[in-house]
Amino acid sequence: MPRKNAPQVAVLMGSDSDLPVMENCLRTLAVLGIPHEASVLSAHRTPDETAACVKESEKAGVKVFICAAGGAAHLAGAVVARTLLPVVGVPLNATPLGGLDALLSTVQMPSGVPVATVAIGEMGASNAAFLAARILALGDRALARRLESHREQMVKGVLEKNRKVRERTKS
Ligand code: RP5
Repeated sequence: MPRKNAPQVAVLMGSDSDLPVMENCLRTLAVLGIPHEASVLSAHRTPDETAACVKESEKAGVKVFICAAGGAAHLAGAVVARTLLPVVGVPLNATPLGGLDALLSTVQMPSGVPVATVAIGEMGASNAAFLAARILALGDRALARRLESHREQMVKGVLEKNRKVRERTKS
């Protein structure tokens, strides 16, 4: 039985060198009020511990996994192979190939084992949190309202920028 305030999202990253970018994900989850936990685990360096984490997270009540990795990015695939919960993959720029290698190895999953792959780097890290939030909001009306209010703020922000730019460029 999941405890109160149990994590709803498990964020896994392949290395602590991924943390500065993944802070964007953790911050977004925190802003949206989504209980989460973050772990450094690698598909290649700690395969057994990664598999154990998936099972423990499921038992703890986690509903969505977010997996971030750079070089030879197989973490999301290794996780989705062991769970039926939704898995979001964040490709990171950690090699001389600029993250394109991580994008391709995260997104090109074989049929039957889907990874919802977001953009490379910071934008993807925060969008992974927003995507997890939308999934959780299907069964959480309070979270759906927080997402709605975030969207309203975003609209206001863009319209304010529009107003300023139009003002500044008026001839
Ligand atoms: C990947 O290799 C990690 O996710 C990281 O992006 C990259 C480099 O890891 P470190 O050598 O910095 O630990 O597995």
